[in-house]
Amino acid sequence: MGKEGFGPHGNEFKYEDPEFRVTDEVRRAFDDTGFIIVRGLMDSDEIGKIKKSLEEYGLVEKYSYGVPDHEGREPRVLLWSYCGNDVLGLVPRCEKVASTCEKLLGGDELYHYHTKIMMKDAKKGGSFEWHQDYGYWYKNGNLKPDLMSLFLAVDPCVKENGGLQVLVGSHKAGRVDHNFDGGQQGADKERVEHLKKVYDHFYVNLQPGDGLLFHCNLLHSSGPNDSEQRRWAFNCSYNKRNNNPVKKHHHPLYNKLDKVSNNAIRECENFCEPEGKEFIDPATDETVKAGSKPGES
Ligand SMILES: O=C(O)CCC(=O)C(=O)O
Repeated sequence: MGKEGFGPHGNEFKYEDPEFRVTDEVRRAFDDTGFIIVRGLMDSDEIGKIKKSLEEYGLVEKYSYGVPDHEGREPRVLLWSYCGNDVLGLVPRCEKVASTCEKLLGGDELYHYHTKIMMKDAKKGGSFEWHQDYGYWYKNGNLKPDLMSLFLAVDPCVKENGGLQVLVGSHKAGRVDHNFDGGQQGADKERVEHLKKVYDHFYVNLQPGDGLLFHCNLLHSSGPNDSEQRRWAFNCSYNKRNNNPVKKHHHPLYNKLDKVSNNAIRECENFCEPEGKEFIDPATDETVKAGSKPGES
């Protein structure tokens, strides 16, 4: 007997040390709903190390930028290609993330496409408009929607502080056209309104360490942060090796993902190694119109 998922859509599972097994039930839940939630994917030590890496070494101050929503409010993004050997680089490389995504997408080899830190400051962080990640990635020359992401809560990510919202099963609706809405690419609004009548609109509630693994055609968004609580999340994305983009752009073409064991983050004392990572200059990214740099807003 495989494990049954819990939660309102039967697609939530608990991480069981030392690994997460992608059973037929897990795979079916992902295929049906377009995402799964793994509670406790990272433990408090691992999340503590991710937080320390982001809070104490100046990456956010140096490289992040705002991405205005339709009202001009800004969530902030820190975005890089190539993993590196530090704590932040080991997250997309570790088996429980990389191999889980590989199995969810059917077993073909994946490579790391990019990692983003998604930040909403208390009281002022903006929204992310309804979109599919493939809405952007299609424009980057990825011929097939064979990509996916992990959204890992670093802080609590709940409705009050602008947590994630999804249309459950909407990955089956195919690619929707995306156009600029503020500084972000949003899915065609009329189409989204129709799709909201077909697919359940679900507010995801994640605690630090919980991960949502989702298909690149899943429609998702998140509201503004009017609360007193900061909302940071770690978001890494993968592409299939055999879906190598046909055009050179600001994210990498195929490069081998060097996987590490599930203990690697716990054992790692390298908190920040900017060398080797390529931090994206938003001026090279045609799919966003960046807003302010830290200290400017
Ligand atoms: O951070 C968020 O709320 C949204 C993240 C997102 O939409 C994305 O990474 O594609």
